[in-house]
Amino acid sequence: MTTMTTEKTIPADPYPWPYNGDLKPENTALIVIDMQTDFCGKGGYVDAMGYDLSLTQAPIEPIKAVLDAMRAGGFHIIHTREGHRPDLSDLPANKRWRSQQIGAGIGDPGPCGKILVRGEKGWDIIPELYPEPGEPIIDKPGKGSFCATDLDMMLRQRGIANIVLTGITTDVCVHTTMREANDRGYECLLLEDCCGATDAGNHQAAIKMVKMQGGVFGTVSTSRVLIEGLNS
Ligand code: C5J
Repeated sequence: MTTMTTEKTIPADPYPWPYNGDLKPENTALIVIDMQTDFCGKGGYVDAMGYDLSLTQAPIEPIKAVLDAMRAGGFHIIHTREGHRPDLSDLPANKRWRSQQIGAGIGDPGPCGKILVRGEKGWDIIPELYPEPGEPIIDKPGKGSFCATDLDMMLRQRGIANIVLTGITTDVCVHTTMREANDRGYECLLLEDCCGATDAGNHQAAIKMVKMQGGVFGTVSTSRVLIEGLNS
């Protein structure tokens, strides 16, 4: 008896994703990283640091389109939030000190509550991209989504091999998460229009870094290409 295997890939640069053509809803997750008011909303952490919010707001609509398509296709959806315990016991002193130097002290009060503190208004995910019931949220104290969290356990329990990365910021939390995932053997796709950084040059540089050495951390595509590929 012969068994039929169907291969499916998404056009991407520098190679079609996933590398082995094994793309299915059961083994693939969309991760939406840190789409919190603190990173893209008025009165949040990034706003307090004086950055141009349009850069971190740019991925909202493309992410919404990918969320709709991947929810409809039955893919796994996981969200993350960066933030600290209200007593700040998981906030390294150097991280707090550096944020104070730039006028946005983590744990200090701001227009959206205490900056990057769990339970505060600014810390939560923006309403446009709010998780649906049943979609796990990973609360993380650091930049990477694997550090001091149960994300790896959640992915392995679900049999996930492929990860689509979206969110903010491209050069910090998205890149750190992609590097951590890649080192753990996950097959990663970054959607460049679904990410944003506080500095446009850093966004571009972060995309370029993924593509070097034949895709050193994975491969890069866009929301349109992914959605067309999933629907074909
Ligand atoms: C930062 C993040 N940039 N979500 N966090 O501090 O990228």
